Amino acid sequence: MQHVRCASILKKRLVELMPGKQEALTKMKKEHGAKIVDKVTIDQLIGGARSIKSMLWETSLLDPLEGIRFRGYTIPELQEKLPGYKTGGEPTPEALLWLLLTGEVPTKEQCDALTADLHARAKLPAHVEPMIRAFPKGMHPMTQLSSAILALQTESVFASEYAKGTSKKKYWEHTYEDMLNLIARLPEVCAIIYRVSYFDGVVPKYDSKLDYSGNFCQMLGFNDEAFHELMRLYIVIHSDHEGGNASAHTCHLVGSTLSDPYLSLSASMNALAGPLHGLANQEVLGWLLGLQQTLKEQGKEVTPETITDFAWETLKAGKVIPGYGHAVLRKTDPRYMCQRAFALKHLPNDPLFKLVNTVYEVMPTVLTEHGKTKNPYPNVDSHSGVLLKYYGLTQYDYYTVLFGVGRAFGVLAQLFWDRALGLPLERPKSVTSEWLEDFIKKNPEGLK
Ligand code: HAX
Repeated sequence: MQHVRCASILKKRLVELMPGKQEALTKMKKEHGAKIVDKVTIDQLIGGARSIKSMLWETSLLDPLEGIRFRGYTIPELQEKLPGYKTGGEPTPEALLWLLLTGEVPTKEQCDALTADLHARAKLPAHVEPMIRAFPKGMHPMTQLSSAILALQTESVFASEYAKGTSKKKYWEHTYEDMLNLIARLPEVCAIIYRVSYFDGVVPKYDSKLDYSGNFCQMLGFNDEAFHELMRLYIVIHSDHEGGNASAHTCHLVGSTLSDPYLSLSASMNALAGPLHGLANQEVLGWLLGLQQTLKEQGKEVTPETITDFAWETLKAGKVIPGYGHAVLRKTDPRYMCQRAFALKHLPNDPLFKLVNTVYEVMPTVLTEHGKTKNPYPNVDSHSGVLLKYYGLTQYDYYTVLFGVGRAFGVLAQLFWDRALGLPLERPKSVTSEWLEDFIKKNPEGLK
């Protein structure tokens, strides 16, 4: 019964907030709908639609110099304002989910109620665990995660209510149920993937006395409270990065067809699994270990000079330096900086952390000299692997799965608002290169 009471607190607040948001958006469209907010150049059209403002995304906003704000709050502000598991600890994902959904900082009681609600929803349908266990050895953990989310879709409230002919006015409610059920079930799914892929397949029992992250960590096999704190921070900072990045945009796009949250999140995870996006955290650790190994074989010390030489070898081989650069950011990612602060507090003498620091000292100069990237500074993926490895999570092809757990919080919170605001099918216009040539002939100066 406690779960019903808990569930109702967040839902009740959303029911109170929705009419105001819906009315404000309708009014904005009616009064200002025809106003121009952006223009598109041919470079942007060919070049991956960089920075064209063409999507509504309520939960966060990214500034190229300042970095991400979640419902208006920077990462240090989240660390200060959101309740932790313990007083003064890192913010919890439950607190962040409340903030992303409502725009309001929750109380500790509200967070605890949400934790209890998630625990009450966590049981997996019977077919999912045997399916994961039957996957071939060596299947990438992200492939397993995406497939497992699809398999969970048999439980979709949205899909079953839609099939029964539910009203549009109820879409938000079915999405809300799917969002919480799905987030609640990810820890066990991911723990099974981890324990089966790298160990004997025995998964520690679910412990609903802990918070979301604490239970997740112990199911993975990690009981160190410092690692639980890292996981809280990790999930929070990986949750959301406005709407245009590939995993967020994919969830929004697929969801816009009224595919249910399971289908939408699985698609989002497939975008995250790309090396230019979430797989970069795996690639970074591979690059750092490759650097250490190569220098050891050559009998060389790790110094700024030898790192610089190794970086140039990577670039000359036609590869990117993983963990550096960004499609929007033009300064060091604050998600990198807060992980660095965590490392300075908890593992200042870790050799790999020291290596990451030295790479940070030299890489912006190398990339600036290379002259291609618009942003020579590190992004979120540059740091996360070092922290995970320090606590014993050494299997780096698993790292993107953890990113995926975090990302689910952001993209599903937005998907809830997509349905609550009745956002339509997404359908931008494409053109052919012949169309463009013709356009240029007819408009040599472009449109004014
Ligand atoms: N190393 C080498 N070259 C790089 C580079 C890097 N780290 N970052 C960008 N470049 C190159 C690009 O490949 C591109 O080269 P071409 O003109 O030959 O195609 C050129 O610089 C211009 O790119 P850009 O405009 O600065 O960057 P994009 O918006 O095109 O791409 C990327 C942004 C993040 C994909 C890019 O910086 C990159 O490949 N970085 C390395 C991979 C990485 O860390 N990805 C994670 C990003 C954060 C994230 O999404 N996490 O999930």
